[in-house]
Amino acid sequence: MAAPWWHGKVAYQIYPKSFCDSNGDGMGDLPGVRSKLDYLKELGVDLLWLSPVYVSPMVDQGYDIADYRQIDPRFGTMEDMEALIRESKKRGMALIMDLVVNHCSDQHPWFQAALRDPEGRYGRYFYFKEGVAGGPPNNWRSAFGGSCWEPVPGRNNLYYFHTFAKEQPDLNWEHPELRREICDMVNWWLDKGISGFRVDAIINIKKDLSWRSGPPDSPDGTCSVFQMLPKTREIGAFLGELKETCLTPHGAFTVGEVFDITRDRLPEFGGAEGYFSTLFDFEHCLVNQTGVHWYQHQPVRFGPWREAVFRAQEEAQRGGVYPANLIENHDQPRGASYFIPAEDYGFHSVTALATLSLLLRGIPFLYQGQELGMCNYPFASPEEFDDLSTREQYARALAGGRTPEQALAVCAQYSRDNARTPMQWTGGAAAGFTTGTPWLPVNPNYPTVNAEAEQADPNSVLAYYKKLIALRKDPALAPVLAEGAFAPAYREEKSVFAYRRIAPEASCLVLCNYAAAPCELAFAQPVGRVLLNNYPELAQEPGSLHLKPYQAVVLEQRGPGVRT
Ligand code: TEU
Repeated sequence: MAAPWWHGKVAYQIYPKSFCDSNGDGMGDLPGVRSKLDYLKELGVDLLWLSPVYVSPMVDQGYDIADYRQIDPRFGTMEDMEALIRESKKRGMALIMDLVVNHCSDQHPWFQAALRDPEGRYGRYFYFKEGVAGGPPNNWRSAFGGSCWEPVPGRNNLYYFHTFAKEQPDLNWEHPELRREICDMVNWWLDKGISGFRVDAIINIKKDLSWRSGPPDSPDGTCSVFQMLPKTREIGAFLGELKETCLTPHGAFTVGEVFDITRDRLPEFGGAEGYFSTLFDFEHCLVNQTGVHWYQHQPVRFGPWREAVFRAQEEAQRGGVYPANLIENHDQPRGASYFIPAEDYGFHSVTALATLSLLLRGIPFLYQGQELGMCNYPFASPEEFDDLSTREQYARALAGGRTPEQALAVCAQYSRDNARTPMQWTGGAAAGFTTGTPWLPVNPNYPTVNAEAEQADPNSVLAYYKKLIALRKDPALAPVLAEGAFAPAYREEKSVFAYRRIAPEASCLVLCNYAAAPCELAFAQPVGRVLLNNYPELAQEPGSLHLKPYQAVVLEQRGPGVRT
């Protein structure tokens, strides 16, 4: 069977509010995105994921939707959206939108009608429940802190349910009429010519309808709302319906944001017959999570991180899933800060990280600015945080006994705002992102880390990304780099991140010395063709390779079954 069209592609996430501002209001917009399509084409990306641009009060930056069929005026008009679809297509790029249907905004007309009459038609689109013993119906804690239950104004002892912020009431997928509305809306967008969706928080659409309290995991007696997920296996009926009535008839490409499924369910969600074309692999983004709150987390350690990547790759391969790989997105700190110790940040470490991430088995998803080496913002005060979850985590850290300085340090490390500072286009005012005042401050490293300077420098991170992407997409290497099997290599080495991509006729060894110290590596075979190297040379002697700090190389070996 021929491989799906998207296996040989490279995807790129655009966070519109922070990408490019065309009208000087300090916020990015659709005409801004359109003006950068040639930049993206030149970079080599084929598939664009646009974070939400629908009408929204922006409590959660557009992930709280008040009208699924209109563009928020901050981002432009429907004509701007149609032009973007057209112009992307013209350049051979597919465009996917964000499908946020676990919840909507509390300003959505459905919810406003439901609040007026919780027992009426629109009341059934949401979850309303009576409180218990003068409090909420259970002890579930929402993803952004506080109870999952919010009292209904003007009603005694009646609550509505929200997995995320209280301004994001959950939609009731048990109700057929709601599901029909969602399907109609999905078809409406696909008919407009978009190529598919990134599907937000989709694992959360099925609830544990017993609504029973769970064992507390926090000193305040609450338990994470996500503890119910293992009890919600019947989600397949909803997702199967969505697939059959909308996605398959349109040949849509979908990438699911699916946290917390057990590995045995990978094929069901992302296999050849799965609900989605592919699934994001987040395993390695979670390796720092040693507690339930940010202040309990630990910095990433190399060994567990590498193991998490290897394990996820092997499990996806076994399950017939072609995963979507990333090092960062709009919910994560910058990969260059998360996976690289601050003192090691630089061209070699950033390009080593890029190499080992983009050549994994699966479709790479870059996040805007990653290709420039953008890193975390140096937050100096809690007032600088905009993100609601960061502000909540700051409060939790204080409540957990951390000093204000410690709480700030923790939040600066993990804040989602790190990824949301404006894209750095030039060394000019506001990094060329806007002619006005940017809605979030620009990272002070913009005079050197910016697209214009890097385009002019053949040794920049951006120049390296272009080479790497071209290699990943080289049709001659597709049997190896797109379709080849994955196998870990040099697992016993303490600071080497290496793996092989193996096809019947050839294989590639992706080899990174992921450390600030050089390393000598036993290497019995001829080195083969060096396809990529983030240093000018590769030092070798008979039987060994000498790798420089954060040196990354890609070696091609021809002939069946090549191994070291
Ligand atoms: O994220 C869903 C989600 O589960 C994340 O908040 C996750 O818990 C976190 O990233 C772990 O690090 C999606 C969107 O990506 C996010 O921006 C929204 O805030 C959220 O849904 C609610 O819509």
